[in-house]
Amino acid sequence: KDGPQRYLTTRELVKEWMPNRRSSAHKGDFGRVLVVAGSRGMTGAASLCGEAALRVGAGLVTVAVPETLHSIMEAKLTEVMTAPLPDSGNGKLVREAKQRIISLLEDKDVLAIGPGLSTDPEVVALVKELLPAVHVPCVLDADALNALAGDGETLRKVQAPVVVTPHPGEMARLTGTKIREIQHDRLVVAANAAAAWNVVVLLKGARTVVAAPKGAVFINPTGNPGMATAGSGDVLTGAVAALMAQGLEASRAAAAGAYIHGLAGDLAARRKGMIGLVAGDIAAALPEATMEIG
Ligand code: NPW
Ligand code: AMP
Ligand code: MG
Repeated sequence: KDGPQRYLTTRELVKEWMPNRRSSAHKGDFGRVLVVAGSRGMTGAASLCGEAALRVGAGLVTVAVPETLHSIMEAKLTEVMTAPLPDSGNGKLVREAKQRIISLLEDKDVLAIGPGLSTDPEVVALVKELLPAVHVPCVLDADALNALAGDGETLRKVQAPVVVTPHPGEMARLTGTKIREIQHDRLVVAANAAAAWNVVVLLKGARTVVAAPKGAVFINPTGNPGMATAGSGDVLTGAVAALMAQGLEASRAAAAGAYIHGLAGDLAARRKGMIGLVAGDIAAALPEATMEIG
């Protein structure tokens, strides 16, 4: 009856977990991330996620989007690479995208999937059919989680470490409960879900909690309500994926990702204020956050 083991994520812990860059390092040493994200009207979620992954140190990042949107993404992104995926002509993925994603993953270290994908039934089918075939560590967010509403069990089918990054609304959908019940006991809800699904659960919101499947829970002290703004979570997804690509174990990648993302939000809020803060400001402040950690 002791409940989960609780830790506060600290700057010292994050510093200890961060990878070193030896002088002879090359980009392949820092991992290759595949981001599957975006749909018509939500290309920003895909670009924010990909750019954040580079800003937290991933060596190479490819953002795969519905093919109708591919040339738009090429125009938006510079350092981030892009790849087209089969869509239905309306800028939403179809289930046939599965094979293409599997082949893109052949030379990747991490998959981040979900931001801005939409809740189209084809996207739901794609996510459910894809996950059991994935063999690389992954970060599941937003519409990848919505696809699993009431069906967290499907998470157990992924044959590699998984981090899920729900906000309270997504967590309520995943577990088939109410937001009020999630918020009432965030730590225990996250810990129980992590154990039940054998994944790392990063439950977002003020005082983000990260629960590992074996019982440890990290509480995040960084961040501010200025971060309650469109696209903020899409930046976090890229940050966590980048840390996994650099070899951090899943629960450390999640706790460090939340810490760095919150710190970037705090640094950005100092300059822009909490009212005018937008998600791109958080992404732009990620390098200063990692510098401050040292
Ligand atoms: P309420 O009702 O507002 O109080 P959705 P989304 C609740 C993409 N985006 N504490 C909230 O509560 C995303 O990636 C694209 C408590 C409501 O019920 C997704 O694919 C952007 N409650 C898609 O849009 C920028 C909380 O959750 C529900 C809570 C939809 O994602 C925007 C809302 O969540 C966006 O990132 C909290 N802390 N947080 C782009 N530029 O391309 C949330 N809730 O319905 O899942 O909508 O999060 O906007
Ligand atoms: P999303 O709803 O997916 O865009 O994610 C929102 C992001 O902003 C998450 O990382 C949240 O933890 C963070 N966030 C939102 N509101 C707050 C808040 N009041 N205090 C700290 N962080 C917040
Ligand atoms: Mg989100």
